[in-house]
Parts: sequence; structure tokens; C-alpha cells
Amino acid sequence: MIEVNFDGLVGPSHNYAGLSLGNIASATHAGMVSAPREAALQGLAKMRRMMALGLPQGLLLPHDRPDAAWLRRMGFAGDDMTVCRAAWAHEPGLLRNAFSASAMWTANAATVSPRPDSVDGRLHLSVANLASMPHRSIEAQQTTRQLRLLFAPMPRAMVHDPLPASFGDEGAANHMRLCADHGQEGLEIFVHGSGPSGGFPARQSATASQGLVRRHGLRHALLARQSDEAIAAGAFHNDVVAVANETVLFTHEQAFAERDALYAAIRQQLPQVEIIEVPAARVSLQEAIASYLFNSQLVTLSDGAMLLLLPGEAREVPAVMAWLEDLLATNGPIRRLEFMTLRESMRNGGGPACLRLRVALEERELPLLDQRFLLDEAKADALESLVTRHWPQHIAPEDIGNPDLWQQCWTARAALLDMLGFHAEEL
Ligand code: SUG
Repeated sequence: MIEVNFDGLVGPSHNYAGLSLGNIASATHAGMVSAPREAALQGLAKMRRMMALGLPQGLLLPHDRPDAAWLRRMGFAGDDMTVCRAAWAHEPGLLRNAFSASAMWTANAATVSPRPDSVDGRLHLSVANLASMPHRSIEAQQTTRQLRLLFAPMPRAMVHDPLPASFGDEGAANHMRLCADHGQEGLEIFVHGSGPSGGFPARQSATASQGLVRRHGLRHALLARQSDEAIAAGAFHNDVVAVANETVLFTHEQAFAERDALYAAIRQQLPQVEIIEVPAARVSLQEAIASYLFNSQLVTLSDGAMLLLLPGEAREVPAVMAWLEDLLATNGPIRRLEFMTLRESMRNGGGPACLRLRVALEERELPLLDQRFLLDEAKADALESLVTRHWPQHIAPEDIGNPDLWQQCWTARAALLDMLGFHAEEL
């Protein structure tokens, strides 16, 4: 079995509206001028790097923004332009939500349980409801359509509707899978919060996580609670303080509420697990969150060694670099480090791991998927030139009310769909 990463292509409306409570980067950079073209190119460079490392790469598409259909559901009437104009005049906050490019963080698109893990032997995907934030809750509908298209040709895949909105579910960002290798039955860990901490909401509910375990028919699953300190320090998703790959759990000491019990339960179910814990005395929670050390992609290369693909910001935190040096010296499973510039996404709290949805499947199943969502070098070249032609260079906060910008975003997406061979009605 192989693991495919589906990265969200950053949409043309990428901006800094500060919409995410609890996400310190989003709050800190609110009001700044964004660079959507640069953002999309940075994301594509990461996808290319993964391909160059020999890993299969897919992409998910930016959503229709500004989302006039959503504004219509909020009572605005008329054609798309009229609806957006009225929303901007009367409820600018709603227009800002309808304009967000947050679908780029596809770790929040769905929770994925590969075939070896489920009793019925199917690949289960549950679209996240992202119910805790208005701008993110808009995503579920279009994400469902994309994932259904992508997996429709694969007989043993099932894309479930989002869970009821009463129970917040943020997708793979709060989910980790440990296994001997991708093809073996895994132990799936679902991480939730327990109510607001430090004034910040816990976005994943335990009830939602339980629902996913039942729905996906998992034989080996654990529920774990995020520590209140982690949420209060700005770990709005668990993937900001922990990441897993095959036998490795790479985590901050303060990520989980009942850490010893969790580690013991993991060791009982997967004795060969290697828990690489970063002590708070070496890297504080604040340093972990500022550097996004744990929001790295941890991947297995063809020679079996693991590579940690980190955001460039990690380099700026001396405690993190010192710890990483020691990690390499141990000669453990993580043998290589690489750093990518993803500054535009990072300023909204989205690191390398937020930008991708992992799907483990059999290599022979890959050709069954809708190939329009898979990337190769030629498509990456074409996407780069399309982005350079159509994506806005900059968006300042006051531009969000500019009808010319809305039109540019719709035109850019239409050109993208056309190039990839999609019809607007499919999505
Ligand atoms: O949900 N940021 C996203 C970042 C998501 C990161 N994903 C993972 N950790 N997997 C969020 O907070 C900012 C949008 C704004 O402020 O305009 C935003 O939605």
C-alpha cells in the first residue's frame, strides 16, 4: 500500500481576515496584505518536492469564492454580483466568511480510514463538518462533491456525509494512524478537546470522534483528549502538537491530557510503536506552536527512512533547531529534515501538514481514482502558469469588498476547472 497526499491548491481569494478564534497566527496577521499568487506557488512547490521524493501526489480544488450560494441561504437575493454587493453593504462579516480560501487546509477536509482498518474492508472517508467556525463550515458541501468525484470509480471506497453540526468534527487534523506499515491494520487515534480553554474553543468533540469510529467500523481505535494547556497555547488542532507515521508518534510532551495512560494504551495495541516525545524543557508549547515543528509532514521514503518536511519558520526557533540536531544524532527512524517556504499559509496557521489530506490505498487502486485530481510534473507546470496568469498578486482587507476582485476570483477558478477538465456543475 502507498500513501497519497492530496494538497489543497490555495485559492485566488487567500487573505488575512482573522476569522479563526484560537488560531494565534490568524489573529496575529489579521489585516495584513496577502499574496494569493505567491501562496499558491509556495503550495505547488511543496507538492513538487513530494513528487521529487518519489511520493504520489494529488490535489483538491479551491472552492467557489465568494460563495454567493451560501449568502443566498442567508437571505440575500439576486444574481451572484447582486448578492455579494448586498452582503458587503449590510453584513460585511458574512461576505468575509464567504470569501475565505480556508478549503486549502485539506487536513480538515475529512477523516480517512484505510481499508485494512475497517471491518468491511472499505476505505471510509467522512467529510468534516467544521461546525465551530462559520467560514469553515461552508466547506463541507463542496468538499463532499469533490471527494465523491475523486473516489466514485473506486468500488471499495465510501465517502460519508458530514456528521450533524451539533458535534464539531475537524477531520484528519485531529486523527492519527499508527501501523506497522501503511498496508497493515492500523490503530487510529481520535483527539478531541473538552470545552473551551484559555478562552479558545475546543473544535473537536468526543461525540463526533465516537461517531466516526462507529461509522468507519474500526477494530482498533482510541479516543484521546487534548490537554487544556495545548488548546490555551493555540493548538487549535492536534496536528499542531503531534504527528504520526507508521510506527512513529512524534509529539510534544504536553499535547495530551492523560499522556501516560494514552501511551500505555498505544503500546499495548502496537508494541513496536516508537514514541518520540519532545520535552517541554527543551521546546516549550509556545515554541512548538510558533515554529509549527509538529505540523510537519512525516513521510516514509522508498528506502524505509522517514523524512520530516518542516515549515521554514522552524529554522527561526533556536530551541527547535537544537532539538532537531539531537534527533538526527540518535539515528532513530527520522533520518532526514527538509524545510519548505509556506509563509503565506503559515500566517493563517496552516503548515505543511495542514495543507494535505493523507489517503493510504493499494498502488493498483491509484489508477481507479478520478485522475483529474492527481498531479504530475506537466500538470504542475500548467498549474503554475495558470496561477501566475489569474491569481491576484495581493489582497488588502479593504479589497474584499471590491466587485472586480470577486469577478477575478470566479474567473480564475473557472479557468482552473477548464484546464483540469472539470465542468462547473460537477462541483
Ligand atoms: O481552521 N485558518 C485555519 C487553519 C487550519 C489549519 N489546519 C490544521 N491545523 N490542520 C483554521 O484555523 C484562517 C482564516 C482567516 O483567518 O481568514 C483559518 O481559517
